[in-house]
Amino acid sequence: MTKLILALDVLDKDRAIKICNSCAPYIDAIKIGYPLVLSAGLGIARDLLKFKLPLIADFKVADIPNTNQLIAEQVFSAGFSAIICHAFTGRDAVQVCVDSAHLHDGECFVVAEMSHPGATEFFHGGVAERLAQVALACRADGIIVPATRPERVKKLRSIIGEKKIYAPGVGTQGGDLRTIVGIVDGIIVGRAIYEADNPATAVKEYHRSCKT
Ligand code: NUP
Repeated sequence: MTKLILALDVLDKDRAIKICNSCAPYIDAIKIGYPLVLSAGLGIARDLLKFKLPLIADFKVADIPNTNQLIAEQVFSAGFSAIICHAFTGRDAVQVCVDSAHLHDGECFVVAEMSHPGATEFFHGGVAERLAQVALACRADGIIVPATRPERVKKLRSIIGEKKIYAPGVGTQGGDLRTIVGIVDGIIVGRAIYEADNPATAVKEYHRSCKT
C-alpha cells in the first residue's frame, strides 16, 4: 500500500477547498507550499485541517539553524504534521527541523534528490547519497526522491533502509507510476489530479493504483 499525497499548488483558497472536497476520501495527506500559502495565507492550514488529513508543509526549508527553527515552529503551530527541508545547508540546520518536528509529534522529510530535469546539474556524483546520509544522521523520518528516476530511488532506498520515501514527479513531470509505486512509501501528485478535467476521477484512478 502506497500513500497518495495530493500536492495542492493552486492559488485560490476556494478552489483549494473544492479540490479537497472531491479528493479527500481518496488521499492520505495534503501537501501545500509557497504557492498556496503565499496567496491564501498561513491560515489556509486551519481550513484544510477540516479534512482530517495530515498536512505537509513543503517549504524546502534551507536556512541557518536559527531561522530554520523559527520557520519550523510556525509550521507546526499552524497545525501541519510534517515539514520538508533541504539538507545541503548541513547537519545542524537539518537537525533543528527534525527536533522541532519531533517536539510537536510531527515528521521531517529531507530532500535527497529533486525530480525536475535541471536537478541533475547539482544532484549527481554522490550528492544525493550524502544528503540521504544526513537525513539518517539527523533521525529524519524520511526523504524526498524523484519519481522521474526510479533507478535513483532504488539506490537511495539502499541507503535509507526502512525510513519513508515520498516521491514527486509522477504524471505531469513524466514519472511513470507503475515503475515507482512498489518501491516508495508515498507518491506526491499535483497537476495530474488538480488540473484534470475531473479531479475526482483522476484521484480515484491514482488511489486504485496505490492501493492494489
Ligand atoms: O523534487 C521535488 N519535485 C517536486 O515536484 C520535490 C518536490 N517537493 N516537488 C513538489 O512536488 C513540487 O513542488 C510540487 O508541489 C509537487 C509535484 O507536483 P506535480 O508536478 O505533480 O504537479
